Amino acid sequence: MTYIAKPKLTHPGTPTNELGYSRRYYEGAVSTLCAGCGHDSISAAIVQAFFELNIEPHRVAKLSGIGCSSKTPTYFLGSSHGLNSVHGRMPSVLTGANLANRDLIYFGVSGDGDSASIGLGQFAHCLRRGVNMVYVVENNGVYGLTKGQFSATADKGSKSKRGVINPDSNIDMVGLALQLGATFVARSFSGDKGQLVPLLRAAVEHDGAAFIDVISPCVAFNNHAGSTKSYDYVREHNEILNRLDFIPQREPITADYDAGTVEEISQHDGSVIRLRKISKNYDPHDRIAAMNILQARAAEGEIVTGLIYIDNNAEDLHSHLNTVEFPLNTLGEEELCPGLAALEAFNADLQ
Ligand SMILES: Cc1ncc(C[n+]2csc(CCOP(=O)(O)OP(=O)(O)O)c2C)c(N)n1
Ligand code: SF4
Ligand SMILES: [Mg+2]
Repeated sequence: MTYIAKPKLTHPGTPTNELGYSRRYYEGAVSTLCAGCGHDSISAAIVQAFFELNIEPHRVAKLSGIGCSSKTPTYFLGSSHGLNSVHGRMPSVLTGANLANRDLIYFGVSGDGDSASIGLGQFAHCLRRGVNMVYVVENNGVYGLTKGQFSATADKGSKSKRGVINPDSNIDMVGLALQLGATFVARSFSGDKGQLVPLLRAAVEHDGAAFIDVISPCVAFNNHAGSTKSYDYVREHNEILNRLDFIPQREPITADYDAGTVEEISQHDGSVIRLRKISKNYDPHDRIAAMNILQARAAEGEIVTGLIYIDNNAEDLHSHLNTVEFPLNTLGEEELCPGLAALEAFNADLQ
């Protein structure tokens, strides 16, 4: 058996969302990951985000690569479309699916090995093309599934469980996403659901490439002294740029925070992200400032979390390619076959 189904029974008093679904409806199978794995907390945050967004699970396509992280789509949104693809190849599978059917919400889940090592090229190209998706990297700094080798996000000088020091420079996926042109870039921590759930909600509603790097300690291979991805290390070095509330367009906007400490960001679809600023003067619309703060804080040994960058006027791959508005499988002969005259005119153009 590759997964264990959860019992379907729910208590009649369980809270439901606007669609009448309980949180359980957004869950998946019972997790087979190690107890305490950060990835399970991320799955719980994803369940909560989709429950709160009142999204029908069948409107979501969840795609992943290979790794403990890439196994997690089995543990959330059990009624969604899903494909566990090939190591490092989630982005191209997601891009193809998105081009074929733009009506679904694309949710990609990957690991730091999956995206920063074997899949680095794929990661780069789907972000720079602006594929409309949420791309979550569950970042533990190791290849958890294959027993804890350093991944490319492991910090230089950090120590493995066996005492080996990592001699290589690390890849900061947030820095890379900013450089590549992602229009929504955030980082969070699996142990901070209060920050992660609103970030996920905002990323789902963002029209373009939304990337979230979630530091997610591997309790089996990377949670010891000397690791920079352990629970203790992240809690001690987390520099929170902002906390945010996400308000879907369907809900009325109310102002219940002190002026001067809140900034509202309106997205294309009318939804609003409300930033409760903690760091003074941080502007999430400035890509260069975002790159600077990452580097400056990293030099101090700090990990920046929160909404790091957002472009309110993001465009996606479909607008770059000027594709048809409808899923390809809904097109009939009339749309697909323009007729002999159009073909002859086209050929004449090429002569
Ligand atoms: C083409 C290919 N190469 C190597 C592997 C072996 N492999 C499986 S998972 C994995 C690394 C997973 O690391 P990560 O993406 O960080 O996920 P984690 O398990 O840490 O969540 C590797 C190297 C594979 N499955 N396929
Ligand atoms: S090996 Fe690490 S990443 Fe994999 S399930 Fe266990 S704790 Fe999680
Ligand atoms: Mg990993």
